[in-house]
Amino acid sequence: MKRVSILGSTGSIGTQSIEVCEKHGLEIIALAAHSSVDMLEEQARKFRPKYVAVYNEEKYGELKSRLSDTDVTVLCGMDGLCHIASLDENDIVLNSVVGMVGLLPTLTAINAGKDVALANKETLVAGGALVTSLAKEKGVKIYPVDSEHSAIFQCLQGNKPEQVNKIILTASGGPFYGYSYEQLKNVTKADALKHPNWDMGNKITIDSATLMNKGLEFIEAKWLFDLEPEQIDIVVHRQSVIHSAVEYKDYAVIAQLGVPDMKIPIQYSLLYPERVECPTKPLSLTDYGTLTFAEPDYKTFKCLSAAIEAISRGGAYPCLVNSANEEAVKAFLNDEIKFIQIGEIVSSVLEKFPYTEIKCYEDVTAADAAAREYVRSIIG
Ligand code: MN3
Repeated sequence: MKRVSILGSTGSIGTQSIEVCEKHGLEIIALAAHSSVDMLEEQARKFRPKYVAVYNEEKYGELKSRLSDTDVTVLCGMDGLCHIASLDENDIVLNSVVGMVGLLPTLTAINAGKDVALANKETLVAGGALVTSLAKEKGVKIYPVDSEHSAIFQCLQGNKPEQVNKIILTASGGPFYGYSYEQLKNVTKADALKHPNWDMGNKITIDSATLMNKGLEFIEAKWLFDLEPEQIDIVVHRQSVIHSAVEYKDYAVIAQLGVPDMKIPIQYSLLYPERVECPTKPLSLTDYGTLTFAEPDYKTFKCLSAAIEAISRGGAYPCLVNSANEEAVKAFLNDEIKFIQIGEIVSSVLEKFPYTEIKCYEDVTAADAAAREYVRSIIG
């Protein structure tokens, strides 16, 4: 029986991961969440993990008193997350927290020699070089949870990495597919929060609407699979049935298909290399009838081109565009800026900041702080 700790346990990936653990009898060692005390309490009572942690330190007292009749140890803050990430009892740590906050717990888990099921894309976007080199040094495996990266990982099974020509990263195109720049100027928060295929948290739903999500996934794929940016193609595939594909030297293309349900990639990341029944629907290709493919609109969706430019330039640029995006999305969700400004802000970072290197974790946090401060200064 595998022992799992879940960071971000109250979010969409977290709750589905718990379902997978329940279904297949994986033991939950620890759970952590940002601030949802009600749900954390409920999860702690149901699964009786050894530890729970709440990232928001103001919620610590409340959670601790609510669980005072149990033997669950309550932790808080970044220290709490990192403590959980490095527990001896962990066989694998599933990291599905939202944002840059996920980087340090990932590094901590890897440092402790723990395999990571990674759903926190900002980990690899902001600290890709640090994370991948540390994982190599410690002999730790990173299993992708994101559906596209899981698809690529599945398509790579049984083949040699040096035989790969390129990967084809599919994108749903989000709710504003086909919109012109003019049309994007008038979209509302409610429009942006409606995703055609996937039911997700607010941050990633907005990232899907701006296509920043695909930009982050592009960077994530580069690090996970050790590719050059030129080896990654993005194709808009509205139905989200083909989750991504790999083209080999002989031009054979292997794709992974399935209904758009995160439980499939979550389960694969936790149970790898096993394939067992998943609590989802089977795929009926004839129900879909038609699958479509198109080029993304890089000009209109500025976040996507900014992210690709950032990883091509290297250094701190991926971290800068990611942090600028986090701040811009927060401002958009708070009705401080319009949808269209997210892309403008994210791409302006490429002009604003000179090239700097990332050599250690502190370089990441410095770039992160600088980008956030810059964004706050333009928003006012
Ligand atoms: Mn994805």
